[in-house]
Formats: sequence, structure tokens, C-alpha cells
Amino acid sequence: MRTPNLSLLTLVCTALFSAGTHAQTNYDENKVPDYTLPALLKTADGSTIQSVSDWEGIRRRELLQLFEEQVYGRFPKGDLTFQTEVVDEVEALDGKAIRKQIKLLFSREGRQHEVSLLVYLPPAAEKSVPVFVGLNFYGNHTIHADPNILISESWVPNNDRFCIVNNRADEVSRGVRSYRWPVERLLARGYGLATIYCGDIDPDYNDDFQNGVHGLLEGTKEEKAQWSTISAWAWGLSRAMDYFEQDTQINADQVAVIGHSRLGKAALWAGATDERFAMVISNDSGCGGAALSRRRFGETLADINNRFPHWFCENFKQYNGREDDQPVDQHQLLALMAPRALYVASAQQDEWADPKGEYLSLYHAAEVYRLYNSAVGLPATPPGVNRPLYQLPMGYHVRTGTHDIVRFDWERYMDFADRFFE
Ligand code: GTR
Repeated sequence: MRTPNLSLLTLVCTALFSAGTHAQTNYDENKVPDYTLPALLKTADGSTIQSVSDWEGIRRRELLQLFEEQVYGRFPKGDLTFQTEVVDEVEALDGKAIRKQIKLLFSREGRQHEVSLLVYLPPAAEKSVPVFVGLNFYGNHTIHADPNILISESWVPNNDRFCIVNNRADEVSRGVRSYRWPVERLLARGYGLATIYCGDIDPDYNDDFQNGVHGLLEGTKEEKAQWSTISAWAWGLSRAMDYFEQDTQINADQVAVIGHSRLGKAALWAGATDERFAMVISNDSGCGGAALSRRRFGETLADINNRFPHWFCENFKQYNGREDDQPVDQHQLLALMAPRALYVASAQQDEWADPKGEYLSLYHAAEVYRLYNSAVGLPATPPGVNRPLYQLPMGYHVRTGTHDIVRFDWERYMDFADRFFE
């Protein structure tokens, strides 16, 4: 039997991979170039937005369209059939939870695609509960040692540490990511947790958009590519939301969409495109997520597009090395969440994701939040390390440590949700 072991090679590779090793990577604040951010409250024809109705009716739509066309790609037109089927609903975790596993079934012209949604809810909840929903990297069965979580049959990235070989998950990797998902703690604090393996929606490699839910769609490679992998992941989160609306034990008005890193980028895009998410949480989402691209600190557009050509739409690649020519920047993505709750978190040593750029993006997005409530304001400089800032409906922290999602992060998100959903 294979047992998880931590090979030196994996450690070295992981360190090189996650820190970013490119010769030209800038980690020096003094070398951040001067830049001008594209305006939040000025329309394409130059008029100034002064009211919520003009923001929602004009500028928000313009920006959403720009992000679709230039960054994440457009969702396909809706001719997929979508059904849900609850395949498991039992008491679990020694009575501490109700576990549900739901098949999300997509079909089109005789072809089918299946995605598995895992949900834990507090037992015997008297009223419907708020839920955190997020994608996971290696399969639902990795988030907890619960022996009854179904193992995905989709392609999974190989990982020496987790003993995942031949791109297939099995029993050996059950629970290997449980430290990232404090299920019992969430339940004890009155929250539900829902998750989907991202690769069930679209496997995370560049295959010209043949597999995953992309495989159900017609069209040339170029047409399918308009709908990038991050976009497909975000779309999958919205299908989970469709399910929540049918489940009377879930309060669909109190759903927080959360994601770490690339899955944080997907959570942000889901929050931007689907206003049913009442709260959006970005954990270390970095480049193409919360961080301002124009700062070119840590990962740049060329870095991300070259390594992950399937994440964003084709148009995005034209801005490699030309950040200032982008018609948008990421503070405008964050502003699309207004007036809903938005929490951005960074890690001090996660320089590849540009912690300061993540904060500044949130800081600038507050301009739109102020249209709704003039009292909303954030300090121009980030708060100290491990000093969470709750300025409802906005929140931020930078914690000590590296690129990860850990207990400290989750506790802050729950504290923030306690305040926002009270
Ligand atoms: C990195 C990538 C980042 C981030 C990260 C992750 O290698 O450059 O943008 O998404 O992967 O998802 O862990």
C-alpha cells in the first residue's frame, strides 16, 4: 500500500513553484512602477457616476462586460440541461453533522457530465443555516477523513505528497487536506460547509477545452476558450447556489463563496457574476484575483498566462507585459461585489500574490461601496500583521505565514460572517 511521504524533491519543487522563481520577478516595493488605475466611477463615454442606480444600471454592466471579454471569458449560452439528485443524506461525524452528497448533472444532446457537491450542515438545525461554499484542489474526499465521502473519478493532479498517481484519486488521499477545512469548527459555530472538487467541473490543465463541462459544449476551440477554466469553476459555484435555493435547511440568502489562490480567483469571479452570493471571500488569490495587476509585484500577467494558458480567456494574453493597456484592473472586479460583504485576506510571506496589491485593490474598491454607504472607508495602508480589519461590509487581514488557508483565516471569516449575518 502507498503511504503519504514527504519527499525532499516535492518540498523543493513546491517551494520553487509557489514562491515564483522568475528572474525578473519584482519583490521590491521601491521598484513598483508608477501607474494610474482605470476609473471606477467614470463610464466609457467619460461621464461621472454619482448614484447607485447609475452604477448598477450603467457602469457595473460595462465593467462586468469588460471582465468577460478581456479577462475571464463569457459563460456559454444556457442550453445545457441541469438536474440535481441527492444521493446521500445522513447523520455523520459522530452525530455532529448532517452530510449530503448531491449529483449535479449536466446534459446536452445525449452527452452527460457529472459533478459532486458535498455538504455538511449542523445537525437538527432549527432554522436554515448560513453556508460557506468553496472549491477544493484534490477531491471532496481530501477535505475530511469521513470514510463515506465519495471519491471523484475525474482527472486529479498527481501529487507525491498525497500519493496521487496516474491522475486518479483513491483511498490513500482521503483526508489529506483536512487541515484546510475545519468542518467541525464551522458546524459548531452554526455554519454549513459545501464544496466541489474543481476538476469535476473542469480539470486544471490545458487540453484545448475538451474535457470537464467544456466538453459538453459545441464550437471551435476558440469559441470554447472564450469560457476559461476559472470561468467554468465560477459557473460551477453558481450551480451549487442553484441547489442551495432548493434545500430548505440552507439559508440561500446567507451564502459566502470562498476560495484559496486560483480557487480564490474563481470565487471572486463567481461573486462578480452571481449576485446571489451574499459574501465573497478571497484567500491569497493574487494575480488575476484580488491583486492589482499594474503593480507588477510578484506574479505578473505574463507569468500567469504562460504557465496557465487555460485559466483566462485569449484576450487576456495580449496584456502580457502591457499591464497599463488593460482596460480594467482588479479593484474594479472587487467593486462588482458592492454592496455585498467582501473579505480579502493575504499572507505575509506570500509575496508572489502581492499582499499589498491585494489590500490596495480592496481599498480602491471602497469608492463604490461608498455610493451605498458614505461611512465605508478603509485606511490607505494595510493593517498590521494578524490585525484583522472589519469595516462592514468589507474585511481584510494579512496573517503571518505562507501561501495557504489555515485556521486563523477561517476563524476571521467566521467572525466576519457572525457580524454581517447577525
Ligand atoms: C500559483 C499561481 C498563482 C496561484 C497558485 C495556486 O502557482 O501562480 O496564481 O493561483 O498557483 O493556485 O496555488
